[in-house]
Amino acid sequence: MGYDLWYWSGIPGRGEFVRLALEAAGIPYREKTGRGDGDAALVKDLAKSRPDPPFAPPYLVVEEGLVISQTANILLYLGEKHPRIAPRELAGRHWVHQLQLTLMDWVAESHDVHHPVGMDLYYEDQKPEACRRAEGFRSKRLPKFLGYFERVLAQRGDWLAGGKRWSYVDLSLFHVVEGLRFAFPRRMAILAPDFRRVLALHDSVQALPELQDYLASERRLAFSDGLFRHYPELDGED
Ligand SMILES: N[C@@H](CCC(=O)N[C@@H](CS)C(=O)NCC(=O)O)C(=O)O
Repeated sequence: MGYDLWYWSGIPGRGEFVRLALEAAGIPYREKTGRGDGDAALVKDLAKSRPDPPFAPPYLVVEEGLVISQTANILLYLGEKHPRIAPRELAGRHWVHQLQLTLMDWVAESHDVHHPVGMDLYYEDQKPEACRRAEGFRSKRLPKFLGYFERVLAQRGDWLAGGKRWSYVDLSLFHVVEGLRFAFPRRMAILAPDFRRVLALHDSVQALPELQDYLASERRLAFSDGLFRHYPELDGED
């Protein structure tokens, strides 16, 4: 029956990094929330007593007694099990894992722009701090992360692992670019000419034949109030 994927319903969130890999590789999985049992079921499942409890979603139930959490760790596991989505040799596997961890750092920073003070507070209660945080994110951190991936692609070619085929981390970079374009459309448009390789990778992933069904389907959720959020006051040209 394949894997059970647990994540919050209604938002792509970190679950999307896992979903994209499963979908592009044609790996069977069951979505346990949103289109399935709902968030209440997730809360209940998280509270379940098990030897390897996840701290937070996303997590993948592989079988009874084998639950994998932490997005980059899930992808590392999938890459081991499904050879088409990650390099085969040890150095290559750790290279894409390292890039995935860097992407997850970037994602966490993107989230903290709209929640710089506390995850348990509303955005409206931390708006001045968010505006301040957004300035530094737009002017320094966005170009720094984009520049890093641009440099990697300049050395490796079309895909982050090198070679002629995508790996799961290319799918994740695609999704980060999508999220950032949603959250910071003005800034991303200004930066675009300096990051042509990253944007070319984004377009290549978007055009992958193995992703077309998924990208056009209702399974692909729109951005809203998840990790990547669009608040016009947090965006800007510089
Ligand atoms: N480092 C973890 C972060 C997991 C995480 O923060 N999950 C969010 C949803 S995207 C969550 O539900 N967090 C609950 C919490 O931190 O209390 C990963 O990459 O999977």
